[in-house]
Parts: sequence; C-alpha cells; structure tokens
Amino acid sequence: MGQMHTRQRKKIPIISLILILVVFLMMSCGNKKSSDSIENKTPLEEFHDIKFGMFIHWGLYAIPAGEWKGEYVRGIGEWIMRKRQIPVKEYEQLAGKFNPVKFNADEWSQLAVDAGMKYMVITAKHHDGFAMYNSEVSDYNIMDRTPFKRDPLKELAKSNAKYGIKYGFYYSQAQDWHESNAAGNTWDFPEKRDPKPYVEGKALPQVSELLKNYDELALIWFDTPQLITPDQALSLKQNVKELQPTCLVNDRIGFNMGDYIQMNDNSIPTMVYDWNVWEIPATLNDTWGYKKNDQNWKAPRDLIYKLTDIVSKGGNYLLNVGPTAEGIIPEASQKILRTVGKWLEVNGEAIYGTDHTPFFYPNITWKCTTKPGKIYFHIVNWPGTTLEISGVENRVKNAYFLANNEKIEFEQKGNKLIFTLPSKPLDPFNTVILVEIDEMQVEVSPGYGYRDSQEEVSFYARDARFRGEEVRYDWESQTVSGFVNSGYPENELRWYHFPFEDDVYHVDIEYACDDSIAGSEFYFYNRMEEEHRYTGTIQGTKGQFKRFRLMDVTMTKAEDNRLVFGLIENDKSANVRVRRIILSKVL
Ligand code: JFZ
Repeated sequence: MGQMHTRQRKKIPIISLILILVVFLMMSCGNKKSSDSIENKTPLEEFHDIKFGMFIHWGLYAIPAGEWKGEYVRGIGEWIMRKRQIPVKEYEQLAGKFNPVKFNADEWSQLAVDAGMKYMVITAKHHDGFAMYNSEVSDYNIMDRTPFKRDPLKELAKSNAKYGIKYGFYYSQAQDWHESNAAGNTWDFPEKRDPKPYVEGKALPQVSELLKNYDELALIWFDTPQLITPDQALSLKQNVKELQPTCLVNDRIGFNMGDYIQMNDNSIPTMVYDWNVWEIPATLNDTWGYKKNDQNWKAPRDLIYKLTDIVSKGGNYLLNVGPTAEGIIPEASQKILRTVGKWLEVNGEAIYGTDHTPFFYPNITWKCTTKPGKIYFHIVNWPGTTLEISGVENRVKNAYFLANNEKIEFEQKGNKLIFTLPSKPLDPFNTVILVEIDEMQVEVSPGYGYRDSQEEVSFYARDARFRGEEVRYDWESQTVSGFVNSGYPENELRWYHFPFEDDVYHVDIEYACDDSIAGSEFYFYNRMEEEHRYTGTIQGTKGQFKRFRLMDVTMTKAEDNRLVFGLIENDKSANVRVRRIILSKVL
C-alpha cells in the first residue's frame, strides 16, 4: 500500500554521491543537445503533460441544430440523422446549405490559447459520414458538396501550428451512416453488411489522407468501434503508425489497441487512476454538436474544479465546443472558456506537467497535484482561517500562494500541516497553495496514500457524473438537486472507476429535504450487482442534513465499478438535496 511514495531510507555511499554530482555537472555544462535529450519525452508523456484540450464537433448537423422539420429532437445534436432516421438522400441536402462564412481558423486557435488549452481535436468525419476536409476518397466532403469550398481542417492545421496548439482528428471508423456497409444506418440499409469494403475503401484511405496532408498530428481520435473486426482495427492503427510514428491512437479504436484511454463521457473517476494515460471527453453543455436550444452551460467554477479534479487524479480534460453552421463558436462557450483561461494563466503551473495526488482524499475542501519537490494544494472550498492537512511526512520548507507569491504561515506537527489563511479566498474558484518540501518525492504517511485501504469513503454528489438541464450543483450547501426528469440516465448521479478492495460495505446516504417534499422515490445500486437494488422513499429531514443507511453492497476491484443514485420524478423530487453516499466497511 502506498509503496510508490515510500522513501528509501538506505544510506547512499559517498562515492555514488560524487558520481551523481559529476554526471549532473556534465549534463548541466554540456552542449544544448545533451541537455535537450534529458528533457526528451515520448509523445505519450508529452500528451499527458498538456492536460487540457479543445474538442470540436462540427459538421452538417450544425444546420438543423437540434431541430428537424420544426420539431425539437432530444439528445446529442450530432446524432440527429440517426435519431430521426433521416434518409441519406435527405440528409445529404444539408451539404448544399453548409456555408460557414464566418469561420476563422486563427480565432479558433486563439480561443484555445486564451482558454489555456494545449491541444485541439476536431471531427474530420463523424458518424454522419461527411468529411469536413478535402477528401479524394469520397466526394461526400466539404470541398465537393458545399458552397463553402474551403478546407477548414487545413486552415486549422496552419493556425494551430502558428499558435502552438497540438492537433488531432476525430474519425468515426466504424459508424458511417452514409455507407451501406458501415455500422449505424439501419433505415436506409437494413440488409446485412460486410464492413470489409467500407473499411478498406473509405475508412483506411481517409485516415491516410488525414495523416498525409495535415502536417504533424498529435493523435487520431477513433470512436464507437462496433462492427469492425480486431484485424481491421489493427490495420487502421498500423496505418497510422506507418505514416506518422509519433501520432497517438486513442482506445476507442477498440480491442485494447489504443495508446491511451478514454473514460466515459463526462465521467470523472472517483479516485486516482494511474494504470494508463487517460482523457475525459466532456461537454460544455449537454451536446457535442451545436444545438440552438441548449444553453445549459457549465459555470467556469465547475469547469476549473473539474479540470483540477481530473488532473489531480492523473487525467486529461478534452472539453468540447460545438460551432454553429456559420462557423462561430457560441459566444457563451467563448466567454466561459476565457474565464477558465484567466485562472490557468495564473495557476497553470499547478496543472500542466504535474503528477496526480499522492493522497487518498475524497473531501470537499482541497485537491492536490505535485511536481518534484513541490505539492500544490488546490483549495476549492475555502475552509476559513485554518486548513489542516494530514499525511505529509516531508519537511515543508515554504508555503506560498501561487497567485501572488505571498508566504503562508504554517505549522508542522508530526504529519499534520496547519496553514493560517486569510478569511477570504484569493481566487473565487480555486486558490492554489504551493508547498516546497525538502525532498523531490512526496512521502505520505501510512494510511493516507491514494491506494491505501480506508474504513470509510465518501462519494460526494459534486463528483458524480450528472447532466441534464435541471440538475445543479450548489457550492454553498455542497449538494446536488433538481432531479426533475429522472429515469433519464443524465439525471442520475453516477460515480465511476474506483479500484475498491473486495469487501462488503454499508451504504449510507446524506441528504436534506423539507418535510413537505418527503415521499419521493429513489433507487441506488452498484453496477457490479445491478439486480441487488435499493429502492426507498425520501424521508423529511426538516431541512437538516441526515444520514440514512440504505443497504450493504459487495464491492470488487473491477475497473468498471459504478455506483448509481436516481430519484424518480414527481412534483417534489427537484428539491431533495443530495450531498454524498458513504461506504463503510462491514466489520
Ligand atoms: C461518442 C459519439 O457517439 C458522440 O457523438 C460523441 O462524438 C462522443 C464524444 O463520442 O459517444 C460516446 C461514446 C462512448 C461513450 C459515451 C459516448 N462511452 O463509452 O461512455
């Protein structure tokens, strides 16, 4: 347990110290080339360092923008063709109307820079099959079929290179609703399909075009690998590596072939996840492709929190924008992203290039990232004038506010670190404390490490995955409420990916509600044993927070462990304020 951060206490012989010193001097005095080579990172390490990227879902679906023939279409905007089973011949007509004359590649790259995003992934071809670039392989593309007749992906390749943004393409390798042999379109093509001619005739050669014609790519982002075979996936991957050996491939290529992995969309793991390099694709509202009615934007505070949370657990955040059919990234998205960027401008040191927290820490006050010799405590809820953090074994040399370099008074008693803070946060969202320690590696006390066994673990509602317009997190009361439309998964709270020990746990829930709104029905289950569900009725708590025992669950180390809480809609359910689920070991 916690072995990764256990200090080696063996004495180092003096001769090796001298050797180390000599090597160090040689490296620091040597020519530039040799000092560069120490810094040389693999593409995967570089990717892991950059933390924050811009996802762009842009295609013909931006024209209907969530509405078909005057009717609102529920769900994510880029799925409209399939949701409404729009025939190919009809959907194709959209191309003739696609003329995003306001598109300006420099502005998009500049926005990424302003937001503190270091990479950009744009849909070269989404499930609708329409290529958003100049393709020789299929004329169903932006140059041949639209009045726009420009290649925005080419223009972005230029602007991203100019602004120092790494570049990658989303390519839907298996679903292509335009093609009879690809996955997905069962309304035009109900007959049995053979993916081979599609993969060999379209997917493979199109991915080749992307790798050949757009300079250096950081990654190809495949998605929804249904239907195609392991051999076909492998040929896609090998093709990428042959054409650009440093280009990464994400794990939605399928069959565990990816260089790095994706969590489910919008789903932040509950604990540190360090088995692989990973990324969370996430939405800024509730859609990827532009929908004119979706104004359910996440607030800058929530986004800064999520970025911090993700990075503190070891991941990257790929945050989406959905440009309009005119070529504009919605004004609201821009404003929110620039606010996040302002925070990163000051606090980026505590995000980029950092390692995940060494601590086990589901708590509502702070998050943590590290660099050699440094610990960054991200204070996301201001604790008042003192903050106590336990589990640090290193001697602390100094503590500063990252925002203004001002020293912070602290005391160190055993493994307790007690900071004296001003009564108000320096930053309204996340105030970062930089702690300098006397060693490169953080040494964590037994029991406090991120993989150490715990008697009790809180799963805060704030950290669950939830979406849906009405579901809201309130920073004051630390609760999630607004479950008005449950029965839809987006209105559930779901906690993902927590490498638990195999054991039996009591499950408690903490919530508050007025007595007048008691009586709403709710359910709770663990994904690993779904048939074993708790269903119950919300009891009134006179507005006070109360803890109720629900049931016992068996937890396993399974990676796809998941806890789910849902509230059945009625006229009262919106006001139940859920704070957390607590698991405690059955002793
Ligand atoms: C896919 C696409 O279908 C969607 O349109 C969008 O591009 C998104 C980024 O990716 O949707 C998924 C795929 C996988 C999961 C969730 C949504 N998943 O594994 O949870």
